[in-house]
Amino acid sequence: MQARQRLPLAQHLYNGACAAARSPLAAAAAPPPALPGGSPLPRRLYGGAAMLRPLRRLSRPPRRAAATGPGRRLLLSTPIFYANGPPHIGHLYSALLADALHRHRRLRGAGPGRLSTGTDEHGLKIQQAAAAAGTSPPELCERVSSLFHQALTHAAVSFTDFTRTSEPRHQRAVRYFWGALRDGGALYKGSYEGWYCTPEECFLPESQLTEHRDAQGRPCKVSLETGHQVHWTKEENYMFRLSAFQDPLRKWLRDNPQAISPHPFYQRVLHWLEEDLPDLSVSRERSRLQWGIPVPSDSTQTIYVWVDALVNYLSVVGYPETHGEWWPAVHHVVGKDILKFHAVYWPALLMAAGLAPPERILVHSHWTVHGQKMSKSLGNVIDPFACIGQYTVDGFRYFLLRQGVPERDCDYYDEKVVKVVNSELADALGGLLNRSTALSINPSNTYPCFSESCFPKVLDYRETKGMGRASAEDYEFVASVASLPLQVANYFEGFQIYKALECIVLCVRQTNSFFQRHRPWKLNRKDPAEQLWLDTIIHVTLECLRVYGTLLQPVIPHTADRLLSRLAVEPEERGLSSLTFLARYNGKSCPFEGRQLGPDTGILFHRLEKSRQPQIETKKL
Ligand code: ME8
Repeated sequence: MQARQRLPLAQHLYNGACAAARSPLAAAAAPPPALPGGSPLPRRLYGGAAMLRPLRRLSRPPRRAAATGPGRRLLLSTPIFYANGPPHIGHLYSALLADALHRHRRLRGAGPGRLSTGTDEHGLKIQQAAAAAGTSPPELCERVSSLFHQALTHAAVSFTDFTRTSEPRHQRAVRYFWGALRDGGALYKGSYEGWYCTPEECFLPESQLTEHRDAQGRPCKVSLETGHQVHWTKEENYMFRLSAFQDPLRKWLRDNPQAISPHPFYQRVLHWLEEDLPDLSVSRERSRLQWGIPVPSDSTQTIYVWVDALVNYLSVVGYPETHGEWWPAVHHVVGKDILKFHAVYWPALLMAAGLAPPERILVHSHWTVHGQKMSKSLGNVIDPFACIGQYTVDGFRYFLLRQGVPERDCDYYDEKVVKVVNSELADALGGLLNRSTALSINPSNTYPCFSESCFPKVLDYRETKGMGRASAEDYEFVASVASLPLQVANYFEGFQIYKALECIVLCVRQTNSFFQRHRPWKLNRKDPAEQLWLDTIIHVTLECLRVYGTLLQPVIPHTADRLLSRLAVEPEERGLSSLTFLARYNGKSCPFEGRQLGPDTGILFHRLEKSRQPQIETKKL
């Protein structure tokens, strides 16, 4: 009865896509139907609306809608990483994508933002890893969590929050969330059996398994996707009525085509939602899993590690008290391996707890090594500390963000890092700064003046003959730089940071061609006409460099800072909303004209050398 009385509240609180849909839990409140016997899917053998006594509620403040408009808040998140082994470059890639988006947003002067990350510390996987390492779970988590903290800090990931699921504030939020699920009628107790995959911390249906042999040559079953062994598990669990959310989830996605990007992943989720969506086991027997949060009012059960972990996105914004200031203005950056947890289970859990699904889920593919996904068991894990040591923070950040394509897997090898970074950062960008600021060419070390007579404003750049000294090609090139900031902003918005970088590099190369084409070193300073043209060439080049430096800040913050400092661009002049380009060409004044350049601090980016050692993981736990 209690569940039914609370249904309207649960539905009312979910203020989004499913508001008009039939109440998912009303339909589900009856005992769930048994699946056909012999079904290869994990089965519920019996079930019932065995609701528990309600938790004593913490006082719930009125929900506040997240702000909208230009000053709106946004929480960006990375997954919280398992504390069973040291970080690798796949983890770093997720964090860098989120960091670049966070930094880009800050530079745009968007409203308050947070970037959350952290470590996922409970579950069988951690319990077993600690036993294997001859230590206790808390000790292992302490060590591994601090490695993740260090790696992200070292890579200049500007996170504002680092959540550890072992923290009391998080555990309290999880208990409260559990209470909301239970009170909303979303849980029942049932006997459950199926193939459990500990490394993935989930049950897998028969269709996702294949036959294999274990280390002793005995036949066993493994996950088709990851190759990890699964074990038959049968126990009494709490079940979440996921099946009741199939229609609300479909509606949410149909109404929000931007909710999951890139689009192929959106389609993948829609496809999953066409298939059977069985209820989800959301607890484990405590006798098997001690390392986790006990189910409130039932100390024989431990809350499923994925429910525990997903709630980190709420606990970080102060659930259950202050989350309304942020929720649901949340963008989750996740790898494709955990898409189902974020795009199916999480929104359904949120709806069941009376909350809206996250605004966006930004999904990326995997880094592979020789075509195989990095994994500790394969011993092909690439160490971020070693990579940063070898290629520098900015060099490695640039490489991962430039070469990583969210839509498809990308193979890592050291030669590629050296090639990309040397050609694009050291040679193209660094070379351009070096050439255009060399004392031989710019002896006054100033941001020189632009001459309208040399580069007059034209309506059609194909008709420039006899007008000034700039060619049609020059007009075309400055037009592409002028459109770059908007292009870059659109690519960031579309979660295609690699494309933003591709466009920037293209413009850098065009600028080098512009410089080369006009051979400024051949111009005679003593001739006033030549001097005007020389200054204009340098002015245009420095304007381009200023735009590139500004746009590159979210990706290579240290190098961009050096570049902008060399061009004497003040900190308050580095924002994206006020970014101008070639104001003088448009008849406006340019605040940089005539300004003394900043000190020359040497080569902008030193060429990298190929490492003698591959950057395979060396950190020992
Ligand atoms: O799944 N390439 O943690 P996890 C790119 N604790 N990214 C990769 C990658 C690769 N080869 N390998 C891992 C968990 N990642 C859960 C998450 S969130 C509530 C709980 C990145 O340590 C990618 O983001 O296995 C992937 O989704 C995540 O690390 C998995 O990290």
